[in-house]
Amino acid sequence: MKRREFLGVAVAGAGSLLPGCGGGGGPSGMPMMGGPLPPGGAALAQGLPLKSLATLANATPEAGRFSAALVAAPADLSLLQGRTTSLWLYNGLLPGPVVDVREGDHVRIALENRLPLDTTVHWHGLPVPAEQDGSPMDPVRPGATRIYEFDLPPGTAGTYWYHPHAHQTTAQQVSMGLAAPFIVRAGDDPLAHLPEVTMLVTGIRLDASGQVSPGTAMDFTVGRQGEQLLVNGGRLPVHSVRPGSTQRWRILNATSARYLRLSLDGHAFTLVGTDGGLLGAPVGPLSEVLVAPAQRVEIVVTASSTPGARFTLRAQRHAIDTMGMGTYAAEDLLTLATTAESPVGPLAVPSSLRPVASLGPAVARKRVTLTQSGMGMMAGAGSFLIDGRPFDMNRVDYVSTAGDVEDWEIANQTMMDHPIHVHGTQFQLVSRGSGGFATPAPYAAWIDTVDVPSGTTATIRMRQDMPGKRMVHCHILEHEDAGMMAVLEVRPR
Ligand SMILES: [Cu+2]
Repeated sequence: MKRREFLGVAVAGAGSLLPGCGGGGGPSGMPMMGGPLPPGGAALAQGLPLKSLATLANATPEAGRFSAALVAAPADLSLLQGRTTSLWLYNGLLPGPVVDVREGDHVRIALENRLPLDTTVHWHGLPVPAEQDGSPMDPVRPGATRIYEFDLPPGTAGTYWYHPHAHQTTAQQVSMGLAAPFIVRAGDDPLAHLPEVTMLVTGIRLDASGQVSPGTAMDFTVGRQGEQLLVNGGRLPVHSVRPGSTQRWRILNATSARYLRLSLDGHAFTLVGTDGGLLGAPVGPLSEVLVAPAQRVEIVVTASSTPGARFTLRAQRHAIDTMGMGTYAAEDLLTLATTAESPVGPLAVPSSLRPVASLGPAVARKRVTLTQSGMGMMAGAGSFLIDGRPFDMNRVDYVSTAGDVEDWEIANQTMMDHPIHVHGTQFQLVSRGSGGFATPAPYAAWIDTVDVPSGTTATIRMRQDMPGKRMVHCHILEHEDAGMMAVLEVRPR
């Protein structure tokens, strides 16, 4: 473990898991991407109140069922003064509507594709059957309507999201605005007493005419660069709370490639959940948490008891490659503002949350090697591969048996970090290693995307319960589109 922390978490104070925490940058003097303004210099309006996300309405009154319609379609929004920006949106909303459902629900969502190209909806992180997973093997053609239908088993409560996963156009479709949260609630949520806020972080890059700029060769090398970060569709929104109040924040990283190393000025916070829901016990206090592309965290924040104060939620400077080409400058995300009211007392977080079950011993082992072709970082689009091969949906790269517990060693031999996502199940980090040393994960957590820093190996333990073909891929969307993806076939026992 050299320069990254377990599960993206640095513990404040004694016993830090992150040696060298607070640096995290590339070589000094290298130009940094991710500046605050698009090439045209046009800034988005900022400092408006944090938007509450619209919820996708349930069309059925039947208990235990959720039925709704999504339309993916072009839409024009006024993001810059005096100009409209053409986007692709779910139900006309930036970001799309929140699917807010309960464990045990049967979900039925009809997607109508009014886009000019194939799309799908991938229910990121949810254990849905392979044929409902919205993989690139199952495109929804322009003009077509596709019904996705699945059950949400007990134990799935957590913060997920949905987004397109069409062959070679996922990055484009997400950059145009297609992404939204999917929240599954438990009947016995130990944090139900906390007010909660969902914060979906996306990125947008507009050209001089106010349009979303297409991906560049640089984007396809190190991931989309130079986006302005939005929270719930707004630039630097202000989230106002009564002084001293305690809240549960669900934070989702729906950017193409932007690692979010989050800190909140003047505050420590408590990590209570990861991709697949609550931890066994709270972790903290933390001064920062790393949320890789596609990952989610749930944190509990107790705001300062000072009335009328302002604090910045910031994505700290973060380098994702060894040559400084994918280095993200520190960027402010949101302002936490305390009101002029008198302070309230904090709310307690229980010392145990939800057991994270052990998967038991692995009966099989796989090794996945992240490779690159070409010369260094100059190799360009498609240079990052899995096991040296570009994605081919007609090829099976790995075979597993449903119900088997497996350890997967994911070894990153490339010059940059990759967040690796496996469809179909949640898994657990076992250990991280580099240079022959492995360090066990400090606590159990359900995740569906594991960050694998350059030169390191992450070992994950996983059980796939449903047969079918599943995607294994980098969630830097440009890498995924350019071929850094493999097919896992899960065979019935
Ligand atoms: Cu990648």
